Amino acid sequence: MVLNVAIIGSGFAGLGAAIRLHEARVSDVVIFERASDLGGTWRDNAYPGCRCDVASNLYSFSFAPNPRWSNTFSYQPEIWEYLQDVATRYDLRASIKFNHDVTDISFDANVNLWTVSTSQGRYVARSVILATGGLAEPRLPEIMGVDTFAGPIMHTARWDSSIDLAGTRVAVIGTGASAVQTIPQIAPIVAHLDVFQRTPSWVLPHQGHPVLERTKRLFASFPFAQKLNRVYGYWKRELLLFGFVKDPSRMTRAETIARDHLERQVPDPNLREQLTPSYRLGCKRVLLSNDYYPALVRDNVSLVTDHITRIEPRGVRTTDGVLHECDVIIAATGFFVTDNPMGEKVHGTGGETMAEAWRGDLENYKGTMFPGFPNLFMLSGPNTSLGHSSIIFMLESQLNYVLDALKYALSNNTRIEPTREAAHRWTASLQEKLPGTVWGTGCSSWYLNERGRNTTIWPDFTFKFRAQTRRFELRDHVNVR
Ligand code: N01
Repeated sequence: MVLNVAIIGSGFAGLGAAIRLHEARVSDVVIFERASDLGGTWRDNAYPGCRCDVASNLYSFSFAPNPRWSNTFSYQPEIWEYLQDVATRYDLRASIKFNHDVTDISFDANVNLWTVSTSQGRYVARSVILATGGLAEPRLPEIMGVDTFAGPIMHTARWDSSIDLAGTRVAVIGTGASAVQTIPQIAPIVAHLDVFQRTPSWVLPHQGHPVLERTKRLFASFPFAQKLNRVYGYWKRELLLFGFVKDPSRMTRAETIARDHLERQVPDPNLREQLTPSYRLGCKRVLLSNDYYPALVRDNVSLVTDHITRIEPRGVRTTDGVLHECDVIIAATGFFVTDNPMGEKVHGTGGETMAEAWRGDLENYKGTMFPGFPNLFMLSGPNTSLGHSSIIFMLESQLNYVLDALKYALSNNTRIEPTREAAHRWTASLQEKLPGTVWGTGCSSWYLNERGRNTTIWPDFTFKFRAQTRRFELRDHVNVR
């Protein structure tokens, strides 16, 4: 059987795509999921303390509000439960092929079809939606000797709860979003914790709090009240863009708040200095936490700022020659974002992989389509991530475009791909804008690719992206019957 749409991944993006296709009455849609359960990054990131830093009323589908969020900023188990609930509500489970690890996706230009090879067989589809996300493949630190460590090394996104950390000596490598959430959770139970910081992060106070029972009842009885709350949260975040994009010097106000937060929570001036970033707030992801700094001032926690030279069987050696002995290493070292390994598996019309085309600076159209990859759509594609608001808003915008384009391609039995000119126009306009934003103020971050180009962030108001993805524009596409 030829599928109309093969969706790869069952996280927010894959489920959202399946729902929209179902509503548009597109049949023969299958979701391929490599794991035995759905949920994507919110299934995989089960480390203690994992939480979303965007308010739940905004970090959820607009068409599937959840009046039962227990916290204004939910923790991972509740977000995962939300996705399970959405899958049940929209009857999606039967469309998901679990334990189907996609190994290759190749286009056959003779028949205008994609072949999706999986660990459990091959499938043929008219179109493909890559919903594998930017934070899917954990990046272990490239440190000499990492294979020689005698104890377990676990990445935050592959948390092994069978490893009992109580009373052990633990090393955490990295001080990004995942680290600042998990460190306060494990610090009270371990014998000793060394936190290896390469670059300090800006940390702002967290505003999250439990949702009152009466608020939940209000949201359940009057969905409009929850919608208003969402709209309010949306616009509050859009205003932040004036600092992120229009005038990064405005970030000094937030930097003052962060410095005050640090001063209130860390009495030792030396430690404060080590924790103070030297780059503009916002250049790297801004972190929210009320318990990270208090964890660092505990007697059993040390911040190590000497760089790591190697990992040895008994621990982590730093440039000052000290061996920091430990029983377990936790790598909070992020993901393959700009070099997502999925790119190696997708072959376009010329046989070239998407990764190869990217290395040659493959340009994209609306963060969603690529010349040479017909009827293939990437959700959370290039320059669709955000530093200031909810990625779900961007996803739903992309889905408007994808649905419109797919309906055209399927009903006309045609293959479509953006013209090189249209892709160039789109990509160049973003690349012109990005250097003047806060992300271009000079720091290393996972937003930048190996050539230092920001291929991750959308540098404008999200409502502009919504307007530009509202509909499929045939004139920007090559259309082959
Ligand atoms: O990863 P990161 P993350 N030696 O890449 C350090 C989302 N997320 O998993 O800054 C020593 O931010 C690296 O140091 P440096 C969110 O979008 C969201 O924490 O490169 N250190 C850095 O400190 C987030 O931004 C939520 O100098 C090494 C850290 O490891 C994204 O996921 C929660 C090293 C990596 O930080 C990724 O966050 C969690 C080495 N060899 C995640 N290699 C929320 O919603 C790397 N580092 C809150």
